[in-house]
Amino acid sequence: MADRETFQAVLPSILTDLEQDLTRKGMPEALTDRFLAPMSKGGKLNRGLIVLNTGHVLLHRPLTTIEIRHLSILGWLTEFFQASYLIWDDIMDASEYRRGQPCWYRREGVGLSAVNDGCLVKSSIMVILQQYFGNRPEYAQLVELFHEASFRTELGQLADMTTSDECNLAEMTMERYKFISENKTAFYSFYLPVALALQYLQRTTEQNLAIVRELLLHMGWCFQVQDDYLDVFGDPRVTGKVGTDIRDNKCSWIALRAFELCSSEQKAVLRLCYGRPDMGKEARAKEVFCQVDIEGVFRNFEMAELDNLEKRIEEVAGDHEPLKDVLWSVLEKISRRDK
Ligand code: GPP
Ligand code: MG
Ligand code: MG
Ligand code: MG
Repeated sequence: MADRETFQAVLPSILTDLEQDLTRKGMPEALTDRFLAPMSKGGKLNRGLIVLNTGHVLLHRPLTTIEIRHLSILGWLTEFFQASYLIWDDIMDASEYRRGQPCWYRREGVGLSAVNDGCLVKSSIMVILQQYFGNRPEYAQLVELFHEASFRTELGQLADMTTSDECNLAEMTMERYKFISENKTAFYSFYLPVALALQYLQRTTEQNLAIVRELLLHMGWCFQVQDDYLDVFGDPRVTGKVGTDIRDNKCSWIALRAFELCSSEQKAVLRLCYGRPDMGKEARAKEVFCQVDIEGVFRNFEMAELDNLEKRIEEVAGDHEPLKDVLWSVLEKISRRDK
């Protein structure tokens, strides 16, 4: 069976376990479906698959059935982590669509209860982790990784929100951008899934972790640059979401680069139109991005960064064959993505 199918086949049993736990706690049956609904909403499953794939690539033997199951569970916990933060992020960004459907907080009968739904999805991670890994030697490290990822993601979100609230485009810097993207995205999307697999398979050394952390944070930063590009130029039928970065005054890579390339007249248009709620101004800001050929600038950047990452993987992990293979397979996932 392909990794994706193996991985997907594990979700129903996790949900059943959660359901049984709720029954034991006396949860009225009518509430159970409501509890489970935000946990089964699909998506690319990239992060979850990275955990299982890292296991396959790392060991020089086939994984045992129990290893496959455990790595898949850790993958699903990574997906739950992402699902909870996306529920909150969509409220904070005033987004309308996610994964081709109205965002969770905009669904009928949900509204602000979405805040609590996000908390429940997030708390379920620890319930499941305890159930399957509570007696294992690496349990404390797994818990610590989720805590660290939470803190980093929330720090990144703080920087993201505060920068858009307090700065205009001329005041935003690439240094700030790096801090935002490494924390709000890279840590949980790239470092967390690989580090979970390394911990579970007891393949961590300080050096291993330092190598993967450096490269995966870099990959996550590139991934966020792609996300920023897709926010403005992606096809909503493919990405499943409608961009809000221009209206939200986000410290986005394409906005920062476009502003650097603008003439003073174009800068004046962006000052007037970037970060305003109306769609006409959003369209005018996008027009300026096109005038400075930001699409071409982005494509060149993407190509150069992917090259650069390939070289860095050889330099840093060249003597650590299994780690190198893990990094290569993660890199493949972000190469020229369109969603
Ligand atoms: C996504 O950035 C950021 C997160 C998922 C972290 C959210 C953190 C919280 C503490 C709520 P984004 O807004 O660019 O993503 P998207 O484009 O998918 O909305
Ligand atoms: Mg968002
Ligand atoms: Mg956001
Ligand atoms: Mg985005």
